Amino acid sequence: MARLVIVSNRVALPRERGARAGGLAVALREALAKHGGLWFGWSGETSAEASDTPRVLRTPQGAYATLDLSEAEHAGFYVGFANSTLWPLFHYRLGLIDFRRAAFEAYLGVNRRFAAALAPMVEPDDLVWVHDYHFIPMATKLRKLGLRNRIGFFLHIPFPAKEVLTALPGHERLVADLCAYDLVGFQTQGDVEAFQGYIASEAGGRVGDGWVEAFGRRLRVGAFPIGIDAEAFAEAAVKAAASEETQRLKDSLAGRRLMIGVDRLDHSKGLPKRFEAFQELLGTHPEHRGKVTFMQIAPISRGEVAQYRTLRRELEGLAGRINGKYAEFDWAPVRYLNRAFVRTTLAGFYRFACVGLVTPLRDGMNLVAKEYVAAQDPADPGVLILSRFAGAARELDGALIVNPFDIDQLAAAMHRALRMPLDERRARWSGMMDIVRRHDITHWRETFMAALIAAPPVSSAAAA
Ligand code: ADQ
Repeated sequence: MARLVIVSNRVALPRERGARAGGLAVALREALAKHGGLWFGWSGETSAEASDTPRVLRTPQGAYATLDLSEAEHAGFYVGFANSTLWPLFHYRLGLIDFRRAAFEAYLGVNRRFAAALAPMVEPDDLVWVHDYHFIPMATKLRKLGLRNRIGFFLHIPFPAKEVLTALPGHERLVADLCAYDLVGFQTQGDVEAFQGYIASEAGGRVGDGWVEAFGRRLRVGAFPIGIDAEAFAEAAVKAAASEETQRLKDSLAGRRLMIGVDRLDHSKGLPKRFEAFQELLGTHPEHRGKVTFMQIAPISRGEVAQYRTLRRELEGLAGRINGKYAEFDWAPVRYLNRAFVRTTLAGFYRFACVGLVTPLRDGMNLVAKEYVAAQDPADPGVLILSRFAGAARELDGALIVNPFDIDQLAAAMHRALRMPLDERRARWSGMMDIVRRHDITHWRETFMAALIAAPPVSSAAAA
């Protein structure tokens, strides 16, 4: 069996065990253990003069190789191009883009430098699986170094419509880089169609069912909706329901009901609109005052990017205003926490919450939606309110699907969720749980790997 080489911005080293490691990390580690091979990426560290020789940690389940970024690379590649240009662009937030040519150059430079460090570690039959927007040019750079391996790419975030993508100077180059892979996987069929739309109308290429031809290459494309380890998460939720933290949360609410949101503090997640909708609910439906608490858990993320600091101030203002307006001496409507929790603790909180709020303005998939579903008590499940702009909405049609830009509709959905009868909650939940179980993280990994193995080898790639 071919070895697997995983490339991603952050590498989940084996010391990040159990509850701390996310489902994705666990799934990819399992793939490494099964196939043997290597996980390669950024160490998460910056140093003044970053070395070109990776630090390698060998374990019986595979090796982990990481490089530091120099401070200039961190500013240009990571903060600049990846997170201030590609991230807002791919999430349809043109107004938040901060494009600078120097940052684009740094992005290409890091891809070149990382490819050069990786290439000598790759064996001829290895399958290479590159993850996400940080490393779109990786296949081009590896091929320039002579690699003829099968190389696949999975985009965790949405692929934007061509009208949005073409706002990026150098968009052709990025799409040509995607075409250097043998398989490009997206979260949803909508993303596949957006990519094919660009290929057909901007790149002069050809598209068909599951393939595109452009820039002199033919490659496979497909939707591989990512999932969670549903069984393990459901079990963790049962256990956590009896944990000390969940008990303390329950006690602190003194019989009140809980609506929960759990997101990285990111402008794609629709947090200000969610806060405003909760304010609207309390204004238009006074019967919920004093009866329901909204808890938003939002650990700070990418604090070095200016737009994230602005968002943080906005949310602090909103939480303060709502509490100032509606709080009673024994009830605060909003609990706003800028911290992370271990996943098992979150599982208990999700199970206890009667409404899960997942209302991003745009999201590749959104795993919190799937975690909330998996954590529910089948006898008395909560209600998921889900944005139509999350990839998860394509699968979880038992949720109350909302347009997160419509604050009145969002408030109305909260009201409906809080009053939904048990029969309807059960019917909606069981359909969603079936899908979360069937399309779990193992299914995602195995379907992608199978498609990559089945992709025609480089030597037979037809020219367009
Ligand atoms: P993210 O934008 O990070 O991921 P998401 O899919 O929701 O979004 O995953 C977040 C993960 O972090 C979840 O597993 C969640 O439990 C965890 N998490 C969030 N807040 C936390 C907290 N306070 N404490 C502990 N854990 C927390 C990107 C894309 C998504 C896509 C994923 C996977 O933006 O659209 O679903 O990758 O492909």
